[in-house]
Amino acid sequence: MEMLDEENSKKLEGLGNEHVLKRVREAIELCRPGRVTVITDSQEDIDYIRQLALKTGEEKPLSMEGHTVHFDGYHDQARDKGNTKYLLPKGMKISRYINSTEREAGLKEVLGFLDGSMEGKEMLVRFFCLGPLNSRFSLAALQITDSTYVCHSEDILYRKGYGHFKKLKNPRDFFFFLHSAGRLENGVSKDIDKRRIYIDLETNSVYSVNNQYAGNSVGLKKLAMRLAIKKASQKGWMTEHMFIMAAQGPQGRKTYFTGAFPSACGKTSTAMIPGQAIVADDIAYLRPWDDGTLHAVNVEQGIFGIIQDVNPRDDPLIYKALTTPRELILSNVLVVDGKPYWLGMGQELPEKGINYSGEWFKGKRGPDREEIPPANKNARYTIRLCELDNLDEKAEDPEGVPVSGFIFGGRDSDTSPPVAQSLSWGHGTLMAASLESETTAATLGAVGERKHCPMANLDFLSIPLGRYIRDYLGFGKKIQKPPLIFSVNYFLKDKGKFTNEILDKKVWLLWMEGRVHNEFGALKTPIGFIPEYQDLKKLFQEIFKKDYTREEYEKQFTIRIGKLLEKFQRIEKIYSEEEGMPEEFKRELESQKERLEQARKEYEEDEVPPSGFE
Ligand code: SPV
Ligand code: MN
Repeated sequence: MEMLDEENSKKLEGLGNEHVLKRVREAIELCRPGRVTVITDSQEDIDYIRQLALKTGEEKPLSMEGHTVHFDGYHDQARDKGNTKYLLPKGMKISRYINSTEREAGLKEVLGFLDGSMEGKEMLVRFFCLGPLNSRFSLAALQITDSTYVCHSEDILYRKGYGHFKKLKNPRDFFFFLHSAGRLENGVSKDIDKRRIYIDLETNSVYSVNNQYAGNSVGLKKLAMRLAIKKASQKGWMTEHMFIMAAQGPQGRKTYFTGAFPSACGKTSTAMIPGQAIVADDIAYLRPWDDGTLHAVNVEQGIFGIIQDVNPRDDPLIYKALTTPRELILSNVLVVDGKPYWLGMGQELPEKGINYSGEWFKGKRGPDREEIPPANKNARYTIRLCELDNLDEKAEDPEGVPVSGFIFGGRDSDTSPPVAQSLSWGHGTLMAASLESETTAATLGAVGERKHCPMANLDFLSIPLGRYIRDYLGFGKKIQKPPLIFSVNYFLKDKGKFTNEILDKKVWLLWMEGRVHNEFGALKTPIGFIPEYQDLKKLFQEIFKKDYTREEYEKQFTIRIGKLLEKFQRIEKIYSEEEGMPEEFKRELESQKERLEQARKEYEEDEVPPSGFE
């Protein structure tokens, strides 16, 4: 192993873990890098990565101190669902939604693409801890990559774990990620047709090659999440695509919520609502706790967030963080004279500059003949949470925070009201399992198509949907004080226009906070409890000094029975074709449809205003 010099060998051997050594050695033999660097938790090693990302050109400095920009290739701007697959024994399938390929052949294919992939490049070996350090939640993760951008991003997004690896109780118990950007051309992955992200559940390993977009390359994000979903299901806890936040009630009261939204549907901006505190913005581990509640921790310590529409009016906290000096990476934005620009930033964009297509000018068309926007719709920022003024004091607490409410939201223009509370845990599970959303630029493919997104987690499931839902139902019984379950919809339209302002989500949040403490009444409708007019009127007045009219309320909270029945017919069809669905779930779905049909009979209308339920 001559690429591994004495200093780096020592760092590896210092862990006293033969399984780690074996995996690193195998990776070196396979990828044949020019040199290998092992990164510990020392400041010196971390600084080295930061410098290396600039030296290799994967990141370029921007004018603002600490800010850099990275570009992914033209065809590598989002998660590649088609080429992300589980490696399974012959003849086995997880679920019809879950992409998989035969293990032996898949391994051969991906290892073939990794063979020699690091020739002339530097292999970086890094250790992380998923979840807070020294916690029941902590999971160890080993990342090997030849991308300095991946390595630097992970330094911002995850907790350093070299020290954690030294203390592993079971030396085999770590997730393993091997990534190579493959051959580069102008700094970006060239062989996009050979992009593969293959997940081996048998060995808790993921192999990713010929890509750079973080959703495909950064092992610790959605790839680790897939491994953790299976682990959680086996061990009786949960891995969810959820933010965690503290809503601020009256007299300094703090109420913790988690929220699951499909990508690009308002998840980060909910977690960042002004006046509240953030714990996590994307991924949570949750465990039934000894005090009878459910506790949650942030798997990460940073945000890989969508930058589009971050502007001083709609996202003041993030906007401020992104426009002041600190360590951060912007990706796939437009750059002119060292200044970044993005869509919806609240100012005119220049007509030329550098973007993910290289030299860009207004009207430029891509290889696909599509007009190239100044910045990608899925352009992102990577930042540490501790840089934010609104980070909750318990963000690093090894015990996590007790969760009082789950919030599920999607991009739904015509069916669900802005906020509703489920009738029970079982009904809430149905609510979450029936989430539908219009597709966005966060994944490759068409946008604006209505898709079924149970728990906003379908893209990442590594267990059958039926088992996942069975687990969910089980938590409602296992936890003494289960969280209340709510749904929100920020995207409801009336005659083509949004019925709400972007910041109205603060009202819905504080209504949910009040509901947790039995402070607001509610109207019982077939799809759950909805707010009463006078409570919202008061909240809009207090929060925005806004006169919320009854007309607005009626428009937003009319129960669209016809649309809802159509929705639940779609949902019923989907689940009738899914194997292993629990009986309890089928009953919830049946009762939901019956309540809607009953209401249609009673009111003889397709739409019933909230006053109908008083
Ligand atoms: C998402 O798409 O849900 C993200 C970004 O949070 S990615 O890293 O692509 O998963
Ligand atoms: Mn996400």
